Amino acid sequence: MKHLGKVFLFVLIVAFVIGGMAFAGGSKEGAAPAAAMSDSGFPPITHRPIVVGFSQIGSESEWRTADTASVQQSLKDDPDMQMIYSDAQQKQENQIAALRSFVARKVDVILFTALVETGYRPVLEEAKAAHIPVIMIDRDVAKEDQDLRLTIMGSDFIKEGQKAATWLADYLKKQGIDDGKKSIDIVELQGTTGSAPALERYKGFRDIMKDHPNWEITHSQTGDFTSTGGKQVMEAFLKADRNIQVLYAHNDQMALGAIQAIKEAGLKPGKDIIIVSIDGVKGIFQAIVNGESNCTVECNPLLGPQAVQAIHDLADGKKLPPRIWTIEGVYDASNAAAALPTRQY
Ligand code: GYE
Repeated sequence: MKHLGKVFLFVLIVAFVIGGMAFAGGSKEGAAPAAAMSDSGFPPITHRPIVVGFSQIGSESEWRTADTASVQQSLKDDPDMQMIYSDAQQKQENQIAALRSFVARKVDVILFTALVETGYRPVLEEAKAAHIPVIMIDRDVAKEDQDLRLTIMGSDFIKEGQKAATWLADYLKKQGIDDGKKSIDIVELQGTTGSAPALERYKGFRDIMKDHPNWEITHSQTGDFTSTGGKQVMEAFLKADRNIQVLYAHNDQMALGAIQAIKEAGLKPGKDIIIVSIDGVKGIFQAIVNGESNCTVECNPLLGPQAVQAIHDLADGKKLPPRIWTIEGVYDASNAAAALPTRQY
């Protein structure tokens, strides 16, 4: 009897183990439809061409022109890709309409540069409901909407603002202009209000300012990332304040406009007013070489190749990293001339 009891117990255990395995197997099978999804949560794209809707914001700067050309060219050069392009001409409503049309046309992937950070949630929800992956390029949406996009590729705008201020601190010290006590009078040309680069370049610069309590931003206004905007706002700054020592511009294009305004006011840009800006376009390199500007923090617009790579990875079912950074440098009178011939934008 004792023996029989043991056999019974053994049979019971085996039954449990097998049952458990079957249960585990069953639960795996239950997840089988998800296995058809790639790690990014979208099914691999097997057909060709892969139709990509690219929603660009406009053509406000040399930087933007280089960015658009890079993305368009990379998509055109790849026989697997077919692009539908839309230029929002700096209007959010145009951009929302374009995104909506991409959803209606059932594109495979949306490439999206957000003019400003907020206001896209409803249309992004429509893309999600249609199972269309959204890849941000250059400008991201606000944190609270980032759950609706797959990844963002582009620059670290906070770091750019920090680099600009760090370069300035170093330069003012080397030139014997900043003794840490006397106030340093800075004006700021902001980018498009509510855009990621304007918000973050604003913040990054101020992060470093915390270490320089004598620095003061006496005027700060948007020039909308354009040279006309930069010129007009700088004219107003110069009328209001004749003691400006430094101009911090969120992009080179506005700095180039401001240089004109400074000259027309009878002052020497780069000397009477120190200028630090962001992007690294050829025009500002030339201005630095000519002694009319002082520093540019590089922001690389040539995002096409990495955009196409990301789309291929997505199509192959690979998981895209949540953030794809661009590697960038800082240029001033010490290295601008040597780099100028190799600049591609
Ligand atoms: O700095 C500016 C352009 O979003 C990073 O937009 C981009 C910015 C760039 O207009 O020149």
